[in-house]
Amino acid sequence: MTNANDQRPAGNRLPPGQILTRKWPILHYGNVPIIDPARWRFRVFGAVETPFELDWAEFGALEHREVIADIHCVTRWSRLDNRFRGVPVQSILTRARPTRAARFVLVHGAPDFTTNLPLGDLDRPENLLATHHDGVPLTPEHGGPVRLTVPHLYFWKSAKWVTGFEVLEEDVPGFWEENGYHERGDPWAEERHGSDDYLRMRRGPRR
Ligand SMILES: Nc1nc2c(c(=O)[nH]1)N[C@H]1C(S)=C(S)[C@@H](COP(=O)(O)O)O[C@H]1N2
Ligand SMILES: [Mo]
Repeated sequence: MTNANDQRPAGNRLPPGQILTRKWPILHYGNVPIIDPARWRFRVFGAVETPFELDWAEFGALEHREVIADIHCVTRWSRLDNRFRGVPVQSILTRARPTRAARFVLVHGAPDFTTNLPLGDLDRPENLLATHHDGVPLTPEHGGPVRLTVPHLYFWKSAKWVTGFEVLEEDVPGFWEENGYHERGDPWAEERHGSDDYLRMRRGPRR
């Protein structure tokens, strides 16, 4: 089991401007999709040497791991010591083999969600395609059957009902990023809102 908190500055687990909560709030845009595992697919495509798609049985057969991590939401709540279980993102990326020009990833989630992040922020050992939280399967409200967890960034990057990674050479803003959130979202640097350059990019052509 990996404890992602080992890398934290000693004695301070709470990023600036955050408040601790023991409950786990539910936050997303739109309705909760109910996903039938028989129809569930996860797709890796774009700037990769080996694009592929997994169905539920193939995903379940991959090695799963547990990671203890803190959650920091941009709406200012933090929840410490969450025990997530799932498939390490790195095993997915290793199989897909991003091209040498690959630098960003647009993460896709149901029903119509996207979030962008640098490839280096996705390609970290503590990131999971998570199926369980504190020993219990993720509820639909929290993104079940499978959500992304990227605990070192604000939690809007952790797409619920995740359906795929689109690996990219150029950055493309996702849903919340289009709506004013930061392109990276480091809670320790309070990267809540997009920079001016990023605001300009968001106004550029959409895809
Ligand atoms: N598919 C999808 N994933 C999403 C969102 C969303 O609107 N749709 N919202 C994000 C936001 S803003 C947050 S804070 C977290 C909240 O996760 P939780 O409800 O499990 O706490 O999910 C993220 N993942
Ligand atoms: Mo959020």
